[in-house]
Amino acid sequence: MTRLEDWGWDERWAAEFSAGAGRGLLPARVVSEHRGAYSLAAADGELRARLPGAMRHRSVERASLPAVGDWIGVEAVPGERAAVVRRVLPRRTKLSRKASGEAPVEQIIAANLDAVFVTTALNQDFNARRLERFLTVCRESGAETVVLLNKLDACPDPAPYLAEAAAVAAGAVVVCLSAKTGARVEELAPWLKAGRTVGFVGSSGVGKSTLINRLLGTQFLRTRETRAGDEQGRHTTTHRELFLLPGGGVLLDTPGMREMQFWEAERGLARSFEEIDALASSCRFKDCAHGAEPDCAVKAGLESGAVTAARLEAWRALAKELGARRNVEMRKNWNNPPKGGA
Ligand SMILES: Nc1nc2c(ncn2[C@@H]2O[C@H](COP(=O)(O)OP(=O)(O)OP(=O)(O)O)[C@@H](O)[C@H]2O)c(=O)[nH]1
Ligand SMILES: [Mg+2]
Ligand SMILES: [Zn+2]
Repeated sequence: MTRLEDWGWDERWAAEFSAGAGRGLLPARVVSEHRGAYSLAAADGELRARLPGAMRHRSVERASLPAVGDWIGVEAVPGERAAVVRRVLPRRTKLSRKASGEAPVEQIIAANLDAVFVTTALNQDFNARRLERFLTVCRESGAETVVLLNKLDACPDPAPYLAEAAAVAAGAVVVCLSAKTGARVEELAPWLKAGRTVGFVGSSGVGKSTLINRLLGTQFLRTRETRAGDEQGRHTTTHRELFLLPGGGVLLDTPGMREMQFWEAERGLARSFEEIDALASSCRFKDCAHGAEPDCAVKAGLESGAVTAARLEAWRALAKELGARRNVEMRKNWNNPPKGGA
């Protein structure tokens, strides 16, 4: 029998839970979600849960609904291993992206992660620009961000990949390992601790589920051969789910993500481009885009070598994208002013 503490419950959660309204509610954590049906970890084992009608209403913001990793308060259905969701506890961290499609909708990938392993492979999957983008989004979540370079066993020379990863990691730890052979997997130990939750994100086929299987010590999760030739995965994992590590700790498996569009990313962008951020305060203009502006400290950094052209170009593209997203959001609020406002 597992305990709530195994899933990360602690005194802070308990205080938060008892401070909120709702007598007779049970605390539980969202382990997985499938089309509005939730699987939960509760004090006496697994529970199934559903949303009450009011929460399923179209006008309810998607981000306010329970996401995988959330701690929630539920009302048990007497005589069944089932419950109804009544409240979502405030999230400590929140990994979000913009849902695909035109509309500005926040999609929560996971809540309450302590760390995120941004996973890529030491082969043609590796892409410094995509890694930068993933790191930016993961840093915005508030969780610690770590870079995993997998498939070390199949890579004759990891040095160039390591150098490229280090250039975009901006202080994040980079770990080279092999899920297949288990080489250097022990280097993940600092993040795999009782009560701590770590999420794996990355493209399809990089070996997230293989690595989780290795850490769990089972072949529990389905993994699949990458297509010969292009090394692209086939989206073997189809939903997000939490798993308990036998030695303590909680792991989140996610389906491979092709897109990682920004929701909010201001903090993440500053952290992921810390060398640019550090110089930006010395630019003449506070909102300097480090383009055509005069007295730009970042462009001066290009001369001195403090900033590389590739990094500045990447920063400009991401900052522009973030700005465009914010404009869409502003227009939406302009057309539909929040209710109850003046
Ligand atoms: N050589 C080698 N192959 C690996 C390693 N890790 C995973 N693989 C292989 O890569 C393929 C994809 O692995 P998965 O674990 O399914 O990848 P995933 O990231 O979970 O993919 P999605 O679920 O689609 O997101 C499988 O054929 C694995 O056997 C590794 O360390 N070395
Ligand atoms: Mg998988
Ligand atoms: Zn500037």
